[in-house]
Amino acid sequence: MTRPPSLRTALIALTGAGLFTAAACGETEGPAANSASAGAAAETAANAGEEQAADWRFTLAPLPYAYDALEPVIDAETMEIHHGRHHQAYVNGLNGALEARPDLQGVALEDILAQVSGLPAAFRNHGGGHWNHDFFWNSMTAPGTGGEPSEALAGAIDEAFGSLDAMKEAFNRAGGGQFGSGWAWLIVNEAGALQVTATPNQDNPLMDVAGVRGTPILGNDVWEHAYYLNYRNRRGDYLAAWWDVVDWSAASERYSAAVEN
Ligand code: MN3
Repeated sequence: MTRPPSLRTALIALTGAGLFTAAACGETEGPAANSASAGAAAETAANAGEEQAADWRFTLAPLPYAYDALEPVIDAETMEIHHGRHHQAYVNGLNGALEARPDLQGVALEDILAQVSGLPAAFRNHGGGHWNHDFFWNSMTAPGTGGEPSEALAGAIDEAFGSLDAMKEAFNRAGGGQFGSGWAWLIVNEAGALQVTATPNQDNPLMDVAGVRGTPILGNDVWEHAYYLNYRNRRGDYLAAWWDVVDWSAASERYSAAVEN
C-alpha cells in the first residue's frame, strides 16, 4: 500500500508517540483524524529533531480493519493495546537492532529471519515479533466473513489431517501445549505437506532456529497479551473461538503461493 509521504510520516510519528487510536486505523480515518495526525507529526518531528524516517526502517501498518471488527472473539481494547503497544515495540526494537547493522538495512525481513541464528537476539525477538504480528493481523477478519478454505487447501487439509475439524484440533493442541508464550502455526513444510507446529516466544517457522521449518499459512498468537482481558487464563477457549475470525481467503492464497514455489 502506498501513501503520500506526509500521511506516512504522520502515521509513523503518531504510532511512535503512542497516540495510535481507532480513529487513525485504516478506513475509519476521517478529516479530523488527518489534521490530528499532522499536528502530532509536526510536534513529534520537532521534539525528536528528526527529518523523516530512513527508507530501511520498518513501520507499523494500520490494522486492515477497525479495532472492534473482531468482536466478540477479540475485544477492541485487546486489539488496540496489542497492535498499538506490543507490535509497535517490536517494530521499534527491530529498527534499533538495524541501526547497528548497516549491512542488513534494506534486507527483506524474511531473509533476516532465515539467518537469525547468527545475529544478535534482538533480530530474533523483535524481527520475529514484527513479522508474526503483521501475519497475524492479516490472517483475521470479522466473525462470519472468513469464508472457507479453497478447494486446493481443503484437499491438502483432508490429506494431512483427515478433516478440517481434525486440523483445528491439532492446531489448538499445539497452541495449548506451547509452554509459556509463543505461536501455533499451520505451515507447508519442506516436503510440501501441511503440518501443524508451535514455536516459543516470537520464533516462527521461517527462522533457521525453528525445529520445524516451512511457509506459514495460519498463525495464532498464544501470548497472554493476545487474550487475557477477555479469556483470562482460558487459552483453550481463545484458541477454539479464534477460528470464527480466521480469514480463509488469505490462508488459501498463501497456500497456493507456497505450493507453486
Ligand atoms: Mn502478540
